[in-house]
Parts: sequence; C-alpha cells; structure tokens
Amino acid sequence: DLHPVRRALLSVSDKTGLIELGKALAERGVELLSTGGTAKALRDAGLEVKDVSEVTGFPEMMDGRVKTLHPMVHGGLLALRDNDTHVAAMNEHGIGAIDLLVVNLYPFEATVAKGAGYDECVENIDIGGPAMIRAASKNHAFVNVVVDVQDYDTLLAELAANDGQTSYAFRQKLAQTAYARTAAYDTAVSNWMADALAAEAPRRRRAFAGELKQTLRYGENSHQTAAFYTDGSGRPGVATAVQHQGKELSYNNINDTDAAFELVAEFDPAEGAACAIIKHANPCGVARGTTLLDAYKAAFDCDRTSAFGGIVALNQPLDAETAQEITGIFTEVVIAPGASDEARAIFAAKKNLRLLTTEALPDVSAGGKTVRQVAGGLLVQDKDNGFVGMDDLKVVTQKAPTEDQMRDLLFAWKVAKHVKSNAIVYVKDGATVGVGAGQMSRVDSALIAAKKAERMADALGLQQPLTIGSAVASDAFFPFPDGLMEAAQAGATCVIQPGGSMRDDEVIAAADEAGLAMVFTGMRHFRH
Ligand code: 93A
Repeated sequence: DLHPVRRALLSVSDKTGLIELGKALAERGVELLSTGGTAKALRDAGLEVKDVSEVTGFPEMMDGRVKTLHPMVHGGLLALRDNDTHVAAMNEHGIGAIDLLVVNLYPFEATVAKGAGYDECVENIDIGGPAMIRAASKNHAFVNVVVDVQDYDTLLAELAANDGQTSYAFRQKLAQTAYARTAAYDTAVSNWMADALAAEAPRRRRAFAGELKQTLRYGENSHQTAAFYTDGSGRPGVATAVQHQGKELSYNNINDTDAAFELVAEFDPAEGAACAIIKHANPCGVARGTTLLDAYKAAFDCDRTSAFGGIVALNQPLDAETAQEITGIFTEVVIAPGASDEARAIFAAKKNLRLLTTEALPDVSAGGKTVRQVAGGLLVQDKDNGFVGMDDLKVVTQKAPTEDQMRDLLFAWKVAKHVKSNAIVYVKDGATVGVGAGQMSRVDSALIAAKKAERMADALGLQQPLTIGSAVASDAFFPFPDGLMEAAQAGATCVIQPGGSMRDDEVIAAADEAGLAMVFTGMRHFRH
C-alpha cells in the first residue's frame, strides 16, 4: 500500500513553512503545481513550479473565485489509479495524477473574528480549496492531503522513512483530519450566517464542530481522554488566552478558568477592581476592591480553605502587589486581561503556577450559544447574558433596601448567576461571605453557605460570622418561606430573588415579619 509522491498541488493562504516544504519536495524530485500567490512565493524562492492555469488551460478568473475548479485538477485528484476506465479517461484527456494536495483555506474564521463586513466575509468563503480537500480525501487510497502547516513535518518524515512513498494508514489519517477541517470550516460559515440573520438567528439550524486546539493529558479523570477545541469565534476567553508559564493546563483547569473569567468579567473594570476564585467550577470567593490586592484579599477571606489550589481571575491587569499576595498560597491558574512585567517576574519563580492573559475581558453582554451533550443529542441554548440593573428591581417588602444594601444585592445577584443551582450567595461590603452551591434543596444551599461563613469567622478570629447584616441572593425564587427564613437566621437583612412563586405572598409576608428588605428581579439565573 505504499505509493510514491510524484506530483503535488500546493495552494495555501497561510504561506508559513511553504518554502521549506516546497524545497524538500523538489529535492525529492516531486513536480510542483500551484495557484497564483502560492506559485509566486515558491518561484521567488527559486523553485520550479507550474501554474495551475497552465494545467487547466484557463486563467484564474472572477477575482480568483475560479482557479482550481476544473477536471484537469479534480480528475487528477479523484482518479483511481488501479481502475482501467479511470486510467483510460486520464489518458484520453491528458489528466496527470496529483499524489499530494497541500491546501490551507481562505482565513474565513479570522476574517469574521476581526469584525470584517458581510461582503468581505463572503469573499473569504473558500470554495475551490474545500472541493479539492474533499476530493483528495475521498481518494486517500492514493492521494495525500495536508491541511495544516503543523503536518508538513509529519509528511516529510513519512516520505523520508519510505523512500518518497507514503503508507495507506498515513493517508487515511490525513484524510480524516482533512474532513474535520472542512466540517469545522462550513460550520463556521453556517453559524456566521445564522448570526447575520439576527432576528431569525434563534430559529436557524446550527451545525456543531470546532478546531482542535490541543490534546489534553486526560479529561475530568485520568481514565478519560480529552482535547480542547476552539469555536472559531476568536472571542476573548480561556480558549484564546496566552499562557506565559507553568505546565500544561488540564481539562479541569480549563473548565474552572473559564468559569472564573466569565464571572469576573461581570464587573466593569472602569467601576473598580474585582477578583473571583473558583473551585470545582463554583466561586469560593468573589470581591470588589479599590485595588486588585484588596479585591483578592477579600475574595480569599470568603473561604480560605477552598481557595487553596484554586483558580484566580481578575478584571484588571495583574500588578506586582497582587501577584506577590497570590504566591502566598498554592494557586493553579491566574487569568487576567494583561499582567505587568513586574508581576510576571514574581510569578516566574513559581514554576507550577500558570499565568494566562488576554487582550480584553470576555464580553458578558455578547450573545452566542452554549452546548451540552445529553445521551444521543446536544442541548443548545443562548448564552445566559441576562442583565438586571437597579431600574429592573421591584421592592416588594415594607422596607426598601438602603443604597449600600442595593449595591451588595446587585453584586450578590451577579455572583449567583455563576453559581451552580440551587445557588444562595451572601454578600457584605462588596465581597461574598458565604456561597451555597449545587444543592438539590434551596434550604440546604442557604444553610451550607451560612455554616461556611461561621467557620471562616472562627478561622479569622471574628466575633460573629459576616453573614450578620449581609445581603443574600437566590438564583431562583423561594418556593416556600423556609429558605428565606434560613437566610434571615444567618443574619441577612436584605434579599434579591426573581420572584414569581405561587407562594410569593407568603414569602413576602415572612420577609416583612422578619424585617427584611426584599427586591424581585423578574429574571432567573439557573446554572447546572
Ligand atoms: O476562490 S476559490 O474558492 N476558488 C478556487 O478555485 C480555489 N482554488 C484554491 N479559492 C481557491 N483556492 C484557495 O486559494 C486555496 O484554498 C488557498 O487558500 C488559496 C491560495 O491562493 P494563492 O495561491 O493565490 O495564494
């Protein structure tokens, strides 16, 4: 099943590594065919190359829309070399076999990511490239197809190992990779078009695919294999962050880092510093501060035990003081929209600590889809970009919250949105003081959060838990007064919750009796 590579067609948008590859192939005596820009680049490097237009007998036309879409190309890619009628057709029409196709496509995803207009995006939909990739992949019994610059070396190694030939197994793997690429490409095009149909977008049919970013050592557990894919959107976030140091991120690290960064991005850096610390995808401390250092310390003080080995996200570039403080305990990952040189130097001494930076914070108001797998299917929904501001709140109790209470309520509400349901979040002076997450009963979430606050008060040597005089948020309505009463018991004096329960009247009456101020948001933030 070894087949020699005698003739190659190279047509690449990304010219990285092209010359080296062209040279290595030429040295092996491989004949090179190429499209306009690729041919020019090879020729400029002193290589002999034949233009595809010479092969097809047609010039590249219509602004390059038609370059390779021709039987002289597709016949050369698709003909079965061991089929008499195919070979006869090749002879009759003078079609030369193409044994190797090297293509990377018009940069459609990058064009969308940079915010290009509709027409420019349309022009960047590659047609000839995917057509050739699919043809060559189908004919992997004979043809090699390379769609990724990273595979140039793999190809050259295979040729070197087999005296200018490649094996069937090798070509089959190339073809499989190539189909993953065209699938991801068409997915990006289709989803971009769905978004362009703004009003109708929610009802458009969506395709799902991503581009492999990296294979991971393992998944949530060591017996599970795993990989990390990008979605082509280029959005600021963990998938596009730059890692400056430390070992490779794990599956759980990536998941937690995402949760941390999405949460901290709720807090506009122009309104002050904020820090979120995440453990097992839930926040164990979130705080605002006049400085990042203050915010980090306050977030840490919510639950020092859980913060150990946590993931820290900041809404402003990491500074030296905060970096120094963070190195005080074992932390897995820090992510921020930038880091000062000084801060980076401090982290450099901590070999296991990973520092990730992005150009910008995630855009919490942006739309988009979230996808979750269920047995035999995918569950797709809009990203939860719901926002509740002061004007959306309805005071339902005799007491109205004071301005300070209002600030803490809205803070607690933003945090609750990022806590697994049932979520109960106690906040005091711009910092979480108790987080109850992921319980099947809302009462238990309220209890657990209060219990943790008590434990922290002991650890910090405080007279009383910080839940005394706190604001409390509930991600969904209290179906009965019991959960609310648990919060009042813990010392909460004001409450934010969606409202909308059949028993709202009972819950409001209980709040009034306990002297609480309560506001309804009219919006729920389940997160599972
Ligand atoms: O506009 S196209 O879809 N029409 C084609 O026939 C065609 N053939 C190859 N684009 C086409 N290509 C693409 O041109 C390749 O996929 C590659 O991305 C690019 C290389 O062009 P050049 O060699 O001129 O830089």
